[in-house]
Amino acid sequence: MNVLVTGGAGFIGSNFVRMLLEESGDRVINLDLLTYAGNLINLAEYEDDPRYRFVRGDIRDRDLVRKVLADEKIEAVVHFAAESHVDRSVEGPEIFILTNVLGTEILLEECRAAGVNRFVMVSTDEVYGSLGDEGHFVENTPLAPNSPYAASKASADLLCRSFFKTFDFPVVITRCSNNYGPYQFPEKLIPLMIAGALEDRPLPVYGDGRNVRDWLYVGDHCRAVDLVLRRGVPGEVYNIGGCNEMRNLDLVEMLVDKLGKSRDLITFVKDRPGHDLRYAIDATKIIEELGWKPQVDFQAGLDLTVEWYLEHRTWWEEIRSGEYTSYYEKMYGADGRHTANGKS
Ligand code: NAD
Ligand code: TDX
Repeated sequence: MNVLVTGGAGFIGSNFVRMLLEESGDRVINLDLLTYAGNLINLAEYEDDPRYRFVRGDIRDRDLVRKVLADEKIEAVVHFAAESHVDRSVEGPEIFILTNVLGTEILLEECRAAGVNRFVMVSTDEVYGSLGDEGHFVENTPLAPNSPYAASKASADLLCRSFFKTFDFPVVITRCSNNYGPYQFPEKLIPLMIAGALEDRPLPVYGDGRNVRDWLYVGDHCRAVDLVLRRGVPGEVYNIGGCNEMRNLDLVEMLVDKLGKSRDLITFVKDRPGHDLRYAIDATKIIEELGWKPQVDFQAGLDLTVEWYLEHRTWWEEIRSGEYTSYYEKMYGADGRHTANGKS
């Protein structure tokens, strides 16, 4: 099968492209703009693989999308490309609308016109909003996004639904919980804490650290997306979760301990505006209907991840010395949004 992966130079996308090239016979075209979050080094070992082609470009570039779909006789699309960081969406929502909403709409239109016969939309659990202390998100939980990022993903998710309902275009939607693992950009909690601890920097925990996330190893997520690509029912939504809830503070303490660093590095800082309290996914549908289940338990997954960041220090040090430095200073520097406010 000829598969177009959008955003394949990012964290989850590059793990997914690697899995396809290693474990399937598919031809893979990776369309990625290489924003701050995209890094070609992530897939450098496949540059000369005849089953792989990288195209640098924007999902909003209609002519380019049309040409790639036709030239490569694309049969299926897995759509990861997005602006993906909540904090950045608080600082500047516009690019989230342009990329996540308009980009998805253009891609949908062109894929429909080209007769693509499978379109997997990688959405997120954040479209459901926040849970209190009890309960889980199921596929028909009402959408109630709270951040500009989540609202842009919910819009894209609903546009996909509309293309199925209105045009019978074969879209399948996945909504997954927080991923972690190799190649995650060090603005997200786990790699930010690993890199920060290794550099003996203060580790910024938002608010009181009691927010809960449901952590999913990226390899398990990629296997779920692959199942949905091959066996998901058009028009359906599949939740994907790690069945693995952790409070942020407990997680950060665990990482600091694993790295043999002092817990005194942990610094409570100003909370994220609109910070969702808790995410937890009920993944019964994909488990029962498609036979998926997470294989990597959290301790093993964290060990793999810590090991990867220890072995790939140049990868994240180079990122942290580039554009990311000015973002980090803006967010966490003396007058930044998340400036330390003392331990709470
Ligand atoms: P990421 O930020 O690491 O990667 C995004 C990729 O998209 C980058 O390579 C970037 O260059 C590319 N991109 C951005 N704008 C583009 C454009 N206009 N045209 C083409 N490419 C563009 O993101 P990620 O963490 O790998 O997330 C991938 C997808 O999964 C996103 O859609 C995200 O919303 C979703 N998701 C992520 C998580 C998570 O925990 N990371 C959880 C749920 C859902
Ligand atoms: O410095 C930090 N300190 C901190 O306490 C950062 C960056 C985060 N946090 C908290 C906020 C969240 O409660 O950690 C938790 C996880 O934060 P992120 O890594 O930013 O992830 P989150 O906001 O939960 O969103 C992620 O999961 C859903 C992905 O970034 C999204 O793309 C995905 O849709």
